[in-house]
Amino acid sequence: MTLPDFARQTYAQRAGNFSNAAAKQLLDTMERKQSNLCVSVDVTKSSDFISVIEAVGPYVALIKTHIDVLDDFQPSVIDALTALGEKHDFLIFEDRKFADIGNTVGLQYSSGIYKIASWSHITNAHTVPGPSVVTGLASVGLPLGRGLLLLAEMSTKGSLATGDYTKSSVRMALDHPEFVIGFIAQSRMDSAAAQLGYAGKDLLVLTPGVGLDSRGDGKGQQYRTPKEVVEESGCDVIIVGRGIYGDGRNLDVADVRAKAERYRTKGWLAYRNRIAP
Ligand code: 5BU
Repeated sequence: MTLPDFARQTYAQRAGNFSNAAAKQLLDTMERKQSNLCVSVDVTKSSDFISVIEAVGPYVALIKTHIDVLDDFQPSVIDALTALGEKHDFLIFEDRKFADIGNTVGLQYSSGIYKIASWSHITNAHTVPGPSVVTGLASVGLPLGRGLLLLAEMSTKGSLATGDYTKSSVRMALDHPEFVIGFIAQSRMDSAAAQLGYAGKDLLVLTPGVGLDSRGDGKGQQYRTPKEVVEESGCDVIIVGRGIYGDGRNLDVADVRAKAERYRTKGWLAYRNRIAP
């Protein structure tokens, strides 16, 4: 497969392609830490959540959360998460998948128990409501220097986010370049952007559904390797969850650390091979 020019640039070079603060910070962090790994920490106990993040912190550029799956959430978890982000030099991405009218998503982003906008550098949204989901979130997130990813594709079997839906999602991103920094997708979106007349606009691709030892979870999830995702499909960030901490029961912190190191090495090698084939 022929990859577009942005896929040949270094992460450091690409930081200059963005005006959004979160996108620049993420790319600079990736370059500095030599890591394109994002660990998705989907565990239900706050103590496990913090233990996993402590273990993987040195190897990641980004930590992805589903903060609403914590059984024992307290605001102090956010303080601990933020402190670990500063200690280990990573950004935070709450995988909230907003999907409502602009007014409601603005409230969901700023308020409630979680106050996501106050601590999460990056969040994401489904494009099914149309552009108002982006403008509603931007009214809260842009003044704080936050960035948004749009779900252009999903990793699940039978996903409806394909074809014209994906292309319309790309158009929505291109129409909001200050706030939308890229996509959750399985491949680069540059050719769709070029077809829409925006050949020169760089957008990030963060990709879930990454695993080295399994092709699926029996619940619809589909896994590809870092090589397939980064080197062959041109995606920028690998998002790995259970491939690193298993089913989350009986956590073995040393093993979690070793797995994070393994994914980081594979992800970075795939990137090096991509930029200098
Ligand atoms: P896993 O344990 O590596 O399968 O976890 C993947 C994570 O990425 C999980 O938090 C999902 O909610 C998230 N995800 C995904 O798997 N596929 C998608 O298309 C999107 C998000 Br969008």
